[in-house]
Amino acid sequence: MQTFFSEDHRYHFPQAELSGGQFVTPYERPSRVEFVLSRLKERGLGDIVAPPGADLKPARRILDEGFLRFLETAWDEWKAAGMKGEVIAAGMPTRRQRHDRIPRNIDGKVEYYCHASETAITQGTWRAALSSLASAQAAQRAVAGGARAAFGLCRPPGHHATSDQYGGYCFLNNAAVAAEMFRLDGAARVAVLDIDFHHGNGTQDIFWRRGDVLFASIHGDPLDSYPYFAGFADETGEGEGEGCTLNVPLPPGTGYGPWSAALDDLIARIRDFGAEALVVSLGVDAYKDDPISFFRLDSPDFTDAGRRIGRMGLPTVFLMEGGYAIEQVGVNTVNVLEGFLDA
Ligand code: Q9C
Ligand code: ZN
Repeated sequence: MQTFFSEDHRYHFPQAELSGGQFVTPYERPSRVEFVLSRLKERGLGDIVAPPGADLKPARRILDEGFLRFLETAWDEWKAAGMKGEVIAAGMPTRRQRHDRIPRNIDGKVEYYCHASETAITQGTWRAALSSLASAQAAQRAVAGGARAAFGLCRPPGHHATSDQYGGYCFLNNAAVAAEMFRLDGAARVAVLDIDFHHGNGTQDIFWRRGDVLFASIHGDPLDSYPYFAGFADETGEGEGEGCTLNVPLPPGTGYGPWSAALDDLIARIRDFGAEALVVSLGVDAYKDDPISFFRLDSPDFTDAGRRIGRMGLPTVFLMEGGYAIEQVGVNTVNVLEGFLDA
């Protein structure tokens, strides 16, 4: 299986994440992917290829133009306004407030386009986010071109980013763009299977009213975990999309037994849906020692999960999302890919 990866991810490395009332070094840091790269090489999984530049044309079909322009210019505007630190939203539009007016002031624009203030924008964030999207797109093209599967080693991750808000370490929703590209390439129905510990609220939001893209996610119960305000089992989509969103929230301490039962259930639903292509939001933060999560998967469980996904027999794009027990991120991620290949 080929991996697509861009060194430009390094341009995104904020100094600060707001966590527990302190500014800490972000959990989502460049070294995460180093562990994945070295494990890929150690296991000889396949070529590691630098992608061509991102193509924003398919992205523009599902992402807001003003949001894209904001991400591109936020840092420069912030600096031009005399701000001294990294771009951090102090507030955001909330209940019974206006969402139909976009502030002129950069301080207000940041609040408008952000949904979680732990995530900072810095000088190279846009460039890195584009490179992450580029890896996802190259992986999608490889699979659309006939490869059984490909891996986009994306950083920063994407599944929390909506069409017009960033947060949860995510800026551009790579999985959503890849799914949309499969549609453009002629797949009648596409599924996104999100196994990151956190609910993929951004992906869900983007396809909420769509009957052609199934979104299926297993994640920490939002009553107990970020993103808190999405991911409940009764969220099933609306309009044409009714029944095309599937959420399985699970409680703190969940181990591989109930987790894999949920996976099997979602796999059966994806089959019933008639998906012709699959995008996997591959976070490995369901791992037992993840510092910000509460499931108890062990490393061999990831291999088994990959095998179950592989047995679906679908053309599959894996895209890196979360995973913060950094020294195990490589083993756990590659275990999924190896399990898949072994199926
Ligand atoms: N004190 C992904 O896994 N909350 N994003 C962090 C830490 C945000 C996770 C709380 C977690 C976002 C892609
Ligand atoms: Zn996550």
